[in-house]
Amino acid sequence: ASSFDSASLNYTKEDFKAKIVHHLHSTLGTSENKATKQSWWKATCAAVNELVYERLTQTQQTHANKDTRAVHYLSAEFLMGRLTANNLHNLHLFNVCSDALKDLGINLTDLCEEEPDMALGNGGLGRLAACFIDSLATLNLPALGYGIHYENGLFRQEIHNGRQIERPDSWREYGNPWEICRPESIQEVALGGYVETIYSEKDGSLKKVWHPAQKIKGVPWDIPVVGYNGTTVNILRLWESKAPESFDWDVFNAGGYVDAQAEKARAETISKVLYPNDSTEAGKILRLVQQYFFSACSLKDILRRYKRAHTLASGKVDYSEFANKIAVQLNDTHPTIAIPELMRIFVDEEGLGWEEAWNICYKVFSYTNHTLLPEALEKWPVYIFERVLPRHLEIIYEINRRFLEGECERVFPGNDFIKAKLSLIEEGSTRMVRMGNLCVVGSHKVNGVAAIHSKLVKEDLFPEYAQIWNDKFCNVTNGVTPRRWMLSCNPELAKLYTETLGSDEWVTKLDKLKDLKKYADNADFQKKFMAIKHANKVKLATVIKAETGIEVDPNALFDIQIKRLHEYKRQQLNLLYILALYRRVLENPDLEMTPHVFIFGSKAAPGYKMAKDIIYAINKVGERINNDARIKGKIKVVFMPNYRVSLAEKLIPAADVSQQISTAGYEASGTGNMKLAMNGAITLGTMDGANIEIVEEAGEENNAIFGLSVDEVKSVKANGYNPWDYYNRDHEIKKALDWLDSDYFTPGFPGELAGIKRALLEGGDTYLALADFRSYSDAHARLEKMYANKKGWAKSAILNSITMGKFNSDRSIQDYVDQVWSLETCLVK
Ligand code: 26W
Repeated sequence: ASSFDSASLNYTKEDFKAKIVHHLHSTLGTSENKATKQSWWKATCAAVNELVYERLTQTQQTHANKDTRAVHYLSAEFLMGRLTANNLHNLHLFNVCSDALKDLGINLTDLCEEEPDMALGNGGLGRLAACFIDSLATLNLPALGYGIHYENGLFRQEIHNGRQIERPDSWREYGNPWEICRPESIQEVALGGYVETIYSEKDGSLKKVWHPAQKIKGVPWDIPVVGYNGTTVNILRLWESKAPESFDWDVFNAGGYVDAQAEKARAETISKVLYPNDSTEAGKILRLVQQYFFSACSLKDILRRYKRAHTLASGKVDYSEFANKIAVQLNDTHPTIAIPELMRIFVDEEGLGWEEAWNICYKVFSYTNHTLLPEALEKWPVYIFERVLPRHLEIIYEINRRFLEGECERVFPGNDFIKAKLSLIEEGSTRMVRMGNLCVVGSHKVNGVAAIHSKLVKEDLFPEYAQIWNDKFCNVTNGVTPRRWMLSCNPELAKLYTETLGSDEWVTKLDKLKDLKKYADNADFQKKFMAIKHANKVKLATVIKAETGIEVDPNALFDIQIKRLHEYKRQQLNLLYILALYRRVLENPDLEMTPHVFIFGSKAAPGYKMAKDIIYAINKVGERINNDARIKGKIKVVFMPNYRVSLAEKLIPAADVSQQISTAGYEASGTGNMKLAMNGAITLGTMDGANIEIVEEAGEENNAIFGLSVDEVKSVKANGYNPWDYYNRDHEIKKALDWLDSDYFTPGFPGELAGIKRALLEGGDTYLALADFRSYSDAHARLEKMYANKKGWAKSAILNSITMGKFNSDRSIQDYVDQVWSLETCLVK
């Protein structure tokens, strides 16, 4: 505890004030009477950074001196959100900083609002990476995050007349105090060109030489990752693409100034923008180039560090320790190209034999799968590979040949059908490289992200691979960091837990909250718990009013669905229920019901027409309902624009109900489900992804579970699902869908919402929304009954919150350490 005594750190209130004022003057070049909020925010960050950098240096030196084994988390996305409050909490400086600023007439919570979100990710996968690096640092594990320094993160969403408009997100336009440029660690990577085969007269061998057409410079930007309670500060290293210094002077000298500028712009395009798709592979060349760019820069960085410690007196590098020192985790298939890249470096540049190289290579890599959706499984046309990465294509062919003739032939002798299925190359009119297959062959471990998902990865996605390598497949259930998702976003609840337990140990050992079970029935504790929930709802009501103009009653039930928009996540099912409920109230104005606020937050991929149509429908239906005096405010529908991490932090603590209603078998895990449950929301959900494990912990009786199971979904589909049967037999479904055909919600424009009805009927309702509707409606009815019993509700909400220990991302990371990485903790100082 002593190292966290803010006084012993020279971070008493007075010290902090002095530091902030100092940085206001000397770093920001302004003064107390002129400073804007933004300057105050940056000065505060600079004051915090004094400590962060000290620990960063300590950590790096300790890791280097001990030559520790480290994990390298390669991810195309890190959805970090804001860092100020999080870093202050992790350093135990939040309160002292808040007090210092108060003396200076500034409110810390206000200041935190100055920080733009670092939205370098789409959704679940990117946010998981952010939670994982927090946990890695907290557990004092040597780790580096590697990704792309996108100039523009995920688009900012505006809603114009109910429709989504995408605007650029320039998160660092006015500077970001948490990133440090490291020009001393610049890397260069190559692209395109051709491969020359050189025949050696001496030993008859063939040597391959890649003559690339282009070089790109990777400039690293480091974001310190501050662990909670510990002294470890790890690094998230993000690569920015630049044209190399040396580039194209010839063109320049020949007077090709403008051409040279264009060339430079092309190089800088690579890290310009994050692709906003989170489930359909667009097949764009630039995306493959992005993937190669950051994977290759990261491997070069890893090798540079390895060589520093393992170069022999002779000048030769000893690679025998490589797999003992280096673990590389592939966050989905996006960084797969790192596998052939490492083989290329070993074989072409470092002179290792193929087998020697391969023996190191597969031990280094492990792969996490995050989705089973066929349209999300990455495949790249061979012709694109030939153009962009010709040498890598050859290496992939060689990995494939050895696999098919080796392990595959051994287990499936002469079985050409299975060989065609397992091949890294898909044959057809356009031959494709299958990145998932390459990951499985090139990794020593493959994991899914929740128990049910891992089972499906093994049994449905890669069954034949599992016959070859049964032990390769494992499960690591996802988790979220309780630092951001409880301590920081719900400080009053955190305080209640700490005071009641007499300790804040739960912030790292989340299982400790189970000791509060005896209070779940305690009237006084329930009162306090529900008062906090109510206060959070009052706050959110203010935000809703400010953002949308809609007035909501904090006494109503707050029912929240926040996640990317996708048909498998079934926001349209939520909407259908709202339509049915609205009709019930219109038909029976005296209907006894708890006022119900349906809140959505969601971005649609810009090219995903149906997803955008669903956003439009939610907004139009909401407009009509919210302004219909006949229903006396019993239903409100709110679509919160620009859903992002910082908005999630305001929504989650205020939720009564958490909607997790994906078609069973489609949501790999979900992580929002965990955050909402931790903060005392009751899950209205299907038996899918981590929902299954959440209710296993919290008790099915404390949640509202409905719908077809994974097996039932399979059999309904196998038996020929016909959505028309449900439409014809269920009056409420028919009425709701027909309503979408009219102009009731879009006066003067009939049929604007009809596309949703069409997808659910003519389109075949791929995600079985109609099949689950009745069961969903019944679950809503059960929730209503639960909510009417205040004590019962409080008890269930508390039990959900305090039984989520398993979903601490520290536990997930410990599982990776035990099953995949075999890392050791390294205490700093
Ligand atoms: C190629 C386009 C693309 C881009 C991103 C396809 C797929 C992705 C991601 C894998 C999508 C994603 O974020 N998946 C989510 O990962 C979370 C973390 O494991 C899970 O909790 C979610 O269930 C899963 O949808």
